[in-house]
Amino acid sequence: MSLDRIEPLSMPVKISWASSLNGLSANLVAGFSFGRAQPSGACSNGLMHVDMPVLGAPADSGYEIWFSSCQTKFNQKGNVRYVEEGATVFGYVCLPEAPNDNLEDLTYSAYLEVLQFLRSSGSRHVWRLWNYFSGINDAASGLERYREFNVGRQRAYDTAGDLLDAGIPAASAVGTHRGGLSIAFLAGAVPALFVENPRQMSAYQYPEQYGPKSPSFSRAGLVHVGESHLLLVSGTASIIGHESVHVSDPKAQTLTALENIQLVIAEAEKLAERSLPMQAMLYRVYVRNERDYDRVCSGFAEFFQSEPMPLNVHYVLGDICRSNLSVEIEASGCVA
Ligand code: 3EB
Repeated sequence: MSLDRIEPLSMPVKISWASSLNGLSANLVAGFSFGRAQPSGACSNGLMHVDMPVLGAPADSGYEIWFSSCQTKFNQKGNVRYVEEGATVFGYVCLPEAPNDNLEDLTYSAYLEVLQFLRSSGSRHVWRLWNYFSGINDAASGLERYREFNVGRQRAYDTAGDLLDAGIPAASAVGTHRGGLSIAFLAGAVPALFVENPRQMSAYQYPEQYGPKSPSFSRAGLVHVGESHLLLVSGTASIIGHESVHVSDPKAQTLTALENIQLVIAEAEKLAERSLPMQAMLYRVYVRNERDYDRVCSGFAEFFQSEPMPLNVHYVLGDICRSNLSVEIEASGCVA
């Protein structure tokens, strides 16, 4: 292929789950490794490690791998490790948190570094972010740590109007049991279209009972390149309006979260003017308590009415950012 034939992004991107890293190719667009132990070399090959055990798997580890048909390059600038491919960039920042650190300030500086990195790259439009830190529901300093995080993220976004003029990126924010602050991002030269859920209040409009600054994220981002659509559905929970529902029923929470994803996808389909089948997505499910794993799985089986599941689903142990919720689901897929 000659250089002038290279598309701004090489879509479609294939998103899949793997239990081992054998045969990892040079075409990695984005990647996450999950498990208690960080695999050797993971940080230097474009995979962000997330300190969350995998549930329902023989080993407690696993990999979410995003591939394209083009070669990619891994690089590092300051604290940002990144993989570039055409005009797409996936990157991550993993910062240790010392006992005297303040999570709001740590979040603010991590976001500033990411935004500054994007400003100087050709891929300045942020599509989606993933946020992980420990003790997400702890409130030792008075304010719950998730709420501190929201204040820091909002302070950084207030400085970055030029990068967010297409809208607020899609996101997930989930708690680990240990480790520092890890933030991954996916950005590109073209802006995403952002989608809300008609049954949920936009998170950036949540009332003050959820913290001094609202969570800044859109329900989904939709990227259109050539014939392909990349859909990036944010972490989605059992929330209707702005209220948590089915708080003590993990199976019902799973069903409500999947209905929410279905509604967000229906909005994205209107924008894309095509079908974006739920079956074409990969689902990453965060489960707060290991004992709820079976009930969450049965929520999936009931929603998709099938056995065995025709779906790409994986489950990890993570704390949901509202203490009354037990499950959060994100979905990603590229439809050619
Ligand atoms: C919610 O709908 C559930 O703060 O970035 C989901 C996805 C949630 C992203 C974030 C929070 C975030 O409010 C929690």
